[in-house]
Amino acid sequence: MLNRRQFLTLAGAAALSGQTPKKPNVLFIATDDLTTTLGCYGHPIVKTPNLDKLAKRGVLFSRAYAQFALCSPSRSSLMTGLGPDTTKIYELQTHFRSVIPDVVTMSQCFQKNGYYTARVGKIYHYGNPGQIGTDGLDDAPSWNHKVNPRGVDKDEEDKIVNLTPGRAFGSALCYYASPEPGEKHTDGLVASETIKLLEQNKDKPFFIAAGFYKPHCPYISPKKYFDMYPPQKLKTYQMIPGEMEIAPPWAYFIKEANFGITDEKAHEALQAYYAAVTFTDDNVGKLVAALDRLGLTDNTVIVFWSDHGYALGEHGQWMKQTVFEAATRIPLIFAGPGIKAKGKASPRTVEMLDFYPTLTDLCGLNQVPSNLHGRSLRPLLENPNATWDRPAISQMRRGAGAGAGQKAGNKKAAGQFVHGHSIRTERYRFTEWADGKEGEELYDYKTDPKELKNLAKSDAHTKLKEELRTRLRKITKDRGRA
Ligand SMILES: [Ca+2]
Repeated sequence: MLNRRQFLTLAGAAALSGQTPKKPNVLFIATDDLTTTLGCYGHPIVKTPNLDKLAKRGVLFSRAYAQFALCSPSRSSLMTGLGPDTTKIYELQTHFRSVIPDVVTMSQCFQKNGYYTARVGKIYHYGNPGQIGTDGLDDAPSWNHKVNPRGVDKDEEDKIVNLTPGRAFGSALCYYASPEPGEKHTDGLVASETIKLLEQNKDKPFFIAAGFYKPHCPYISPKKYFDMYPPQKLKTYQMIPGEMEIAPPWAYFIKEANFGITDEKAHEALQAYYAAVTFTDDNVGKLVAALDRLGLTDNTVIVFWSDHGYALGEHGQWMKQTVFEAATRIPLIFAGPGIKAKGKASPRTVEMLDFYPTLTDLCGLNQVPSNLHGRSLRPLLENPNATWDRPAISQMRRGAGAGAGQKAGNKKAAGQFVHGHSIRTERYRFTEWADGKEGEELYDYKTDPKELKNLAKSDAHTKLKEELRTRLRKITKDRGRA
């Protein structure tokens, strides 16, 4: 935010030119199921030149976490600014308005402050790929305008190679190297439709959200991206013996390691996922280039995020629906006005709940709800190493109907659920299932970055565990945990 003197100077200059100072815009860029396999996060193979450039213009968060590693619970939480135990959204069917009808979402708060708000593609939950081209589980009051692109990939689904037959395309390791150019794919259209909105609305304060569908499965991207990643050159995750017995059974979403596929097929899945990541990077690059071309860069806050992380074989898991590091950690970059520390990374633990208070703070909005569960990241955008006492919280719910692909070993009787709550500090993660009755986990990332030693039963760590549990329960109780 500008200080008073800066504001008056700007206001004075604007008064002389006959204009009122314009509030910063927001370009809100969402991806679906993207983990931190990006150049700017140090990945040795995946090419993401556009995101690397964006990171140089802003602050990259190296320990940013999703509240819940599944689309709708995560997106409902970040858009309302309220934790999953308050929205009560733990699955993909229920709309948060049925629980909290009058909640003011983040983009609604921008509307109340005179902004034009629009989305292109997937911001709220949207069955991917099933609901592409529809409204999905949208929230109409959040937008002045919406666009639901549908690309050529929707017509190519009969050509998809499914490495995990029996699983539907929305939750399968499956791919297609398309001969069609990127511009014709749904995500190419998300980029071009968003650019149209930027061109049409560049003179008003705007909150424009571009919601990409990739790299979520089915991994359909133009063939040229597949050609960048010959499978034999890729490294798949290699498990240690007993790796799926380290944590309580509830910790694992997939019961059969790697869905039972061969290492060769895992290489193919990696190639297709990496191709989708680079395709996404290209599409993000188009948006940033358009902002520059339209002269909007200096007055537009860009937020780049994914709705949760993604496992690529760690602990035998693929995709999401765990509270392990791979599924909860997200890529997150803020760039634009008010973000002083350009090209720096912040090691502090931050959450998706922080987006709402951060953006309303950076844009100087009024009427911001007082009950938001996150905190403005402004101090870290000014000094990425600033003192920060906030851990990140993630959670999961398992049981009957807990989500697509739930395996028999994780099932409870109808209506019975096991909740997992997890706290992540810069060094440790503590997780408890059913308040500890169904097991606990404690990892020290300083000595064990791959979560291969569960210290929950270690006598030497009893005091630390108690401290983390107390902290976790205090925070989650404040956020509606029963
Ligand atoms: Ca997702």
